[in-house]
Amino acid sequence: MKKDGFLRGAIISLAAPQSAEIMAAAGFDWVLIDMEHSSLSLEDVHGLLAAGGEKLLKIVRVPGNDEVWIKRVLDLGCDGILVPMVNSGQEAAAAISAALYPPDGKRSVGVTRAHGYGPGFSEYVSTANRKLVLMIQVEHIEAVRNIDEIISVPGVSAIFIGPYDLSASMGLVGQVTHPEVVSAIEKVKTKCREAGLPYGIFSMTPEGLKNHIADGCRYALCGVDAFMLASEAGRIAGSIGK
Ligand code: 3PY
Ligand code: MG
Repeated sequence: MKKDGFLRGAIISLAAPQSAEIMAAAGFDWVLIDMEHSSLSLEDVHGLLAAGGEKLLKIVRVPGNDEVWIKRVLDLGCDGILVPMVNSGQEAAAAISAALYPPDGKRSVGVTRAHGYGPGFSEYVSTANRKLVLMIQVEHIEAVRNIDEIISVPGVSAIFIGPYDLSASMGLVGQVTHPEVVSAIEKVKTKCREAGLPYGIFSMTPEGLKNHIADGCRYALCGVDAFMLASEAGRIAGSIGK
């Protein structure tokens, strides 16, 4: 991720390239195309990656920490990946290894959209290890306990905090402002700041991001496309004729 500045993002879960276009036009800097919590197929992700213009950074959240998913998603030509539920240094190292070409990792070599279907092959394989954004998601209390080993894995570009799964792992599902959840989040933030590693966080509202932005969060996700549509649709339908 950028070493300076702040990146505003949103989650895309709808299988419509228009969603990426709308997010770009709305002023978001990046989108998380979410294969973990949606019905998006690789074909849908392809369509989303081709939309929204080059300035919109497109990161794909793979369904899990799995080398097959990681290589197939990277071969589609995204700017990077977010690997969910990484709870140890060993798991982080496996994710990074799956995403990097040898000798740094063990990503398999194909000729795909990422390589311009062939003509861009040499350029892509010689720069991918350096250019790809490899984000690790810290969203379980086990990961918070193991944060030192996770952030010291070479190749991790940034940490992304998932408050909802974190709260669930602490027996406090959905209570993202509970003091124990907040304190776990603060621990991760402090460790990332000490290590000079960029970190980001998710919130359903801009208000929920204020403190994090004030104390050094580099990038955030605010909201989900389907939720934006659902809440605005509900508000409009409910106010007609009132
Ligand atoms: C979480 O809060 O668990 C998330 O994964 C947000 O993206
Ligand atoms: Mg999560």
